[in-house]
Amino acid sequence: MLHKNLIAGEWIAGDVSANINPSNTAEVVGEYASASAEDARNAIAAAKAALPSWSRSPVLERHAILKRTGDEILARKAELGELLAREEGKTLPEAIGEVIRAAQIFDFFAGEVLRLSGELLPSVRPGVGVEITREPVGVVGIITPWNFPIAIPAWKIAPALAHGNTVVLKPADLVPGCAWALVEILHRAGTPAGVINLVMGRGSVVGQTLLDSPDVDALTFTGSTGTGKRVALASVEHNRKSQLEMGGKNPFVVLDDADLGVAVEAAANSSFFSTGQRCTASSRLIVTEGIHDRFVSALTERLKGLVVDDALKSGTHIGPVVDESQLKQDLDYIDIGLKEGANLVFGGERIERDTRGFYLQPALFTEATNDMRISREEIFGPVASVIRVKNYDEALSVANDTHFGLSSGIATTSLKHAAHFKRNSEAGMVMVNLPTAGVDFHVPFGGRKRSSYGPREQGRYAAEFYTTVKTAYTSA
Ligand code: UN1
Repeated sequence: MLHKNLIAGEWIAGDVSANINPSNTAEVVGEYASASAEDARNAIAAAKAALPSWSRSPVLERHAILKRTGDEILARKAELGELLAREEGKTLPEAIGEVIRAAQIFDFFAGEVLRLSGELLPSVRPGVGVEITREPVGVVGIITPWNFPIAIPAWKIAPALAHGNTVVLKPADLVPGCAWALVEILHRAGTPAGVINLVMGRGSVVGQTLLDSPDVDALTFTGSTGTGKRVALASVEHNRKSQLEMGGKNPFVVLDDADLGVAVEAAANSSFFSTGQRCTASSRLIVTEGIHDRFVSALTERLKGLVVDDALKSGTHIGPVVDESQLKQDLDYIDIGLKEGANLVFGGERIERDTRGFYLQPALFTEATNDMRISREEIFGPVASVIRVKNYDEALSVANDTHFGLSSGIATTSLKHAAHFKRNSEAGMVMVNLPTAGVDFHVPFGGRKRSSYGPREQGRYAAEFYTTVKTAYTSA
């Protein structure tokens, strides 16, 4: 069966593209239509046509559609989790967890629809009243990455629809399966024609059409820093609101007074789980002298116990890298790290399993310095380096010495250092005794510096991007 694009409420065929399983490249997960530039233009026109009626739709209608969608995602978590693990390569438990998160996001925004509100203030002029309301921003273009095939589309689509916008979704070319399943559910849940449009396909064709269209009023993007910059520049050209979530080089600080077990678990999780393919992953482990050797040996032991294998096999802790070019990038950076003089204490080599896939033994470097390329550039794989520092002050300054600022973490039992780090870490999200990755779905998500641009995502803060504020004055 060919999975088609959804444009103006109709399923539209296109060039056929095969969705490959990174755990077993001989397996085709499914066939998906690639949209043409014309399909993308039609989708934008459909979203524009559907806007007047959807933006004024009864809140109970929007609530019901979002709620039905969340309920169905949850009911199908095992099946959708398997599809996700198959197309992206994260392990089945991680994939099911991500599906549950997508359901929770729809549930949250189904509730938000019933809590939309404004403000009523007296004017400074006697006899005049001021109403402040939020209106939909319009047609929202959504461009999503491959590493969270259902949660990221969910956390952009749900607030967009809740606030009365219409949507054109362009999911990552590598993982169309979950996006298709999500849009199919939304369609059957009663979303009117043109309100949610799906255009799978190439970034250079479909993504570019979204960037070039004067009818896309707002564009939200999660992906690489390079593409993000193009999205931002094109958005300026069209005076369009944009929101970007891009790379990270997230620090995880381990202090002498840390609970070693807590520190190792948080580091193993945030550096290597989901194959290190999270923008919130910690790739710089900044460790003070007194605990350094104990931390490195405990983390190395933990790594030895991690099973890298087929994402669907029970007992797998780390699935494959998503594709050949990402694997090459990871291996290239491991090479760069070695040439820069870092010490590879574990892993870093491509490994064979029963099926042909992109398996990489997680890599841990020690004796890294913060000026090495492996400490400055986002690798986006299961590769982390330990940077040795003298004390907390040096740890904080190394942690902040980066172009990125998405998330950061610290393992410490000192209330003083935890409080100081929360206050002084230059990141959008700070974790104490927790992994830098794995965030809640109901609170703001986003970063600083080159990691993010525009308002926060998720929770109530999502309204900032998905609405535009109106101030109305009335003289009674
Ligand atoms: C998480 O760590 O729970 O692309 C979410 C990413 C992020 C999502 C991370 N936008 O990795």
